[in-house]
Amino acid sequence: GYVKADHRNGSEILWQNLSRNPDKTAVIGPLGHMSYAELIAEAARWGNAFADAGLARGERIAFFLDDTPAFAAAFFGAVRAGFVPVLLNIQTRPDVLQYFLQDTEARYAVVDAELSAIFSGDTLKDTKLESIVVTNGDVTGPGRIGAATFLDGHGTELEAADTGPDDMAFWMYSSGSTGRPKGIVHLHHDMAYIQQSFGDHILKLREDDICYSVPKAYFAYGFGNSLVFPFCTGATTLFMPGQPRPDVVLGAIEIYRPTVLFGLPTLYTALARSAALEAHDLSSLRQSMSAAEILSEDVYNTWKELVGHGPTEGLGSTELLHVYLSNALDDHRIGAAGARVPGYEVRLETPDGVPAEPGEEGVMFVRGHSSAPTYWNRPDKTAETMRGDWIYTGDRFIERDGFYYFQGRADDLIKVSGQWVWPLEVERCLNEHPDVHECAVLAVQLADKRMALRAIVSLVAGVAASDEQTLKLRDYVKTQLTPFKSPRLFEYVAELPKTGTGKIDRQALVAG
Ligand code: 3SK
Repeated sequence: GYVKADHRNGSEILWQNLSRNPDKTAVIGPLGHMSYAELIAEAARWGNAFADAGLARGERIAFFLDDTPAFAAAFFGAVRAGFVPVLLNIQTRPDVLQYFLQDTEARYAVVDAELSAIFSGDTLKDTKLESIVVTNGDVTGPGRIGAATFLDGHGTELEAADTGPDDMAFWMYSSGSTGRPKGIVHLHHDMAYIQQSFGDHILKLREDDICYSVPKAYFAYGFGNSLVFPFCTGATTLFMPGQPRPDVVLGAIEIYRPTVLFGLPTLYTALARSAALEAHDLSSLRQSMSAAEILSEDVYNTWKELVGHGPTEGLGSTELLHVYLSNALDDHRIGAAGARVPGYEVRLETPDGVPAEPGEEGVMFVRGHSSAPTYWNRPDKTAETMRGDWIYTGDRFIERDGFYYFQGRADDLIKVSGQWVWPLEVERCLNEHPDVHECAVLAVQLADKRMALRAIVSLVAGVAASDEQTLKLRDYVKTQLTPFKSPRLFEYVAELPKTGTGKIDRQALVAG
């Protein structure tokens, strides 16, 4: 087996740089540059401030932050002091944020000024939230305290709390399907372990690397890319807050000259098609990573022509914290999620619960020492996914020559733009629109291999199909759910096909 990292406090991956290379630049970006010594001093102030505020060991702190140096400092300070940051998606809807605050029982939140309006009114009802520490901007509103005031007078040194490798260190939430999102609990040794596995064997960063993860650090993928691998290596990380539009990403590459780029297939597709592409210098890049979904051969080749290397594809999960299947820069199979990353064991099981034969499709189970032991307060969901020390991924694969080829989900969930969507949830949402008589929402694979949602809609009498109608329904899903859940394709039919029992005949829709 593989050896567990023995970090008794996860903040060691940052603090080790204090003796190793204090003057090296740790973070860069539009909000400023910091050396390792500066970042560690700032992190210590955050840890001391939380401790002096009277938080108890293991208490959760809600993080609602874009990618900025404050994210890194507050995160590692809290972890070092024995508190538990909960990294929340900053696109969360108010009702879901309320649920997160209730589930975590957080009394403190750290929030970017620009994102802080949502922390008010009904969202805070029936939660334990007492203080909102506002970073990166001005403080307005009740219950808020500016980060400068919160940190004022707190020391720039901090001994690690007496935590152990198996103690809870931080959480993230699953993007969820129909049910409530699940709090995924990670431990103090997990960060060092993803370095020992994916970091050391696939990514192989160098000290002079500058990492740019377009996926944000509140996603597990971005978290590893921006906070774990660079700090474990003593490299530099670029924090770019704001919407990662293609022109912004291309501009950032030209200005900050990252050497390693991390994205999803949607990013590489958008960059490859961007009109701004020609005008930008991408020559700093020596490696590009892609994860979460399969990249089309076209985009792989276009990127390779542009920068001299194709994106290295991998696949991971928030439960495992990072990538457990990956191609490598010098060993890549187009269309494969990758081979097993050293440090993880994988196995495929048929629906009968027996090991898949070579070449036979099966659902993947993974194990390795970065896996979350539990979902917070969800014994039912924990039992479904955490099977002993194996994680049930729900992804179906076929293995050829040690490489795994994705065949779809064991259940209905599909991944759109790197995030999970349950088509039935979208279907239910559309069905609530007054113009919709009935509908079905299905997953489709686009020509470039990405997955998307296709809605087949029958409208109520008197409402005509039109482009305006499509826009209206698309906007409705965006506001009721979240933008990435809005179907890309709409088709209108007079009536949906039915099975003998009167159910919508999905097989017929898929076939037709
Ligand atoms: O492949 C993914 O979706 C993923 C999820 C979490 C962490 C890392 C990755 C690549």
